[in-house]
Amino acid sequence: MQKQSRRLASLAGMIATVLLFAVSASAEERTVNFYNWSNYMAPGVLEDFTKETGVKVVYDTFDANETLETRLLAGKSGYDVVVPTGYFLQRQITAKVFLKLDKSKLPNLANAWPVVTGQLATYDPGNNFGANYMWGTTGIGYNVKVAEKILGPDAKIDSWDMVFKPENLAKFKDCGIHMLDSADDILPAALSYLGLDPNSTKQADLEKAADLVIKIRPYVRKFHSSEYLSALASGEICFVVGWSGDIMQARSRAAEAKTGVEIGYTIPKEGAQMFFDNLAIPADAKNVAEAYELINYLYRPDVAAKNSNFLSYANGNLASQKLIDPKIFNDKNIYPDEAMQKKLFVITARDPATQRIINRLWTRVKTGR
Ligand code: N2P
Repeated sequence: MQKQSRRLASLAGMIATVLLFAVSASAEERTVNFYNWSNYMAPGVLEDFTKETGVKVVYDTFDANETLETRLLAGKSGYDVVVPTGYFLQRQITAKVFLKLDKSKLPNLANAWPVVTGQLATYDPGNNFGANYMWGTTGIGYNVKVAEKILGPDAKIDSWDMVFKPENLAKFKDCGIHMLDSADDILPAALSYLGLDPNSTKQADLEKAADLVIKIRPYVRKFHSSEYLSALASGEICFVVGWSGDIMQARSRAAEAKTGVEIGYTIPKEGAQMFFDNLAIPADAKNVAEAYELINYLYRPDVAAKNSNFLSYANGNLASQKLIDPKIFNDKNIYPDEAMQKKLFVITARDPATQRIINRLWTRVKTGR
C-alpha cells in the first residue's frame, strides 16, 4: 500500500513537471534574430516593437555586405531577418539563400513606394525576396570649418576631383581621412570618375580604377565602413568617402553635442552610386512568423518615418512620406530630385570571375600588394 502511494505520488510529480514544462514553453518569449547594418535603426523602434508584439529582438550589426554574405552562404546563420544591398540580394537569390516572401503576411507592404519597388525589381524581379528598408548614396562627407580653413572660404567640395586628385586629397591628410572599406562603393566611384562604366567587368578598367585609388592611399588614415560616423562628429577626422545617412547622422550628432563641429555631405557632380538595402528572411530561419511580424512593423508608415527622420536615409515607404520631417524629405541629398537622380547610378551583381578580380584588386588597394 505504501509502495503504491509512493508510486502514485511520483506519478503525480511527473505529471506536474510535464505540465509545468508545457506552461513555461508556451509562456516562453518569442524571439526574432535581426542582423542589420550598423547605425541603421532609430533608438526606440525595436523596443516599441517588443512592447507591442511581445517578440524579443536579438539585434546584431555588420558594416559590410561581405560579412553578411559569408554567414548566409555558410548556412545556419541563426538570423531571421537580414538586410543585403540590392546587388548582393540579387546573387544571393540565385544561391537560394532566402525564403520567398508570403505577402499575405506583410499587409503593410501596401505602403511600399512603387518607384523603389521598381528599382528593386532589377535585382529581385517580382519583388519576391526583399522589401526595401532604406536607400541612400555614396558620396563625400567633410568638416565644413576645417575645409574652409584648408581650401579658403569660397572653395567648394562638389567633385570627385577632391578625392581622386592626389594633390587635393593630400590637403586633408593631417586632419584625418577615412574611406569605406568597400570595393563595391569605391571602385565604381573611381570608374565613373574616369569616364568608365561603373558596372564594367573588364579587367583593364578595374585595374585603372584600382590604380587611381592606390595613388591616393597614402593619404587615407583608415579604410573602415562605420567608424567615420563618430570620428566625423567628434572632429577626429575631417574627410570621408562614405554613406549619405551615416555622414548626416554625424552632422546631427555633432549639432546635438554642441561641439561646434559642422558636417557637410556632397553628391559629387560627376555622379554617385545609389544603393538599396533590403529586408529579407533566410531560407533556414527558425522564427519565420516573428520575422514577418518585424518586417511588417518596419513597414508601418510611422515607424518608417521615425527611422528616416533619425537616420537621414530615404525609405521605400510611400505612406511614410507625409510623416517625414520636411527638413529630411526636402533635402535633395536624401530624397534626390529629378536633376539629382540623373547623376546617380546603380550597380548590379558581378559574375564570380569579375568578383574575384575586384576582391584581389581591393586587397592590393588596401595593402599595397
Ligand atoms: C548604414 C549603411 C548602410 C549603407 N549605416 C550600405 N549599403
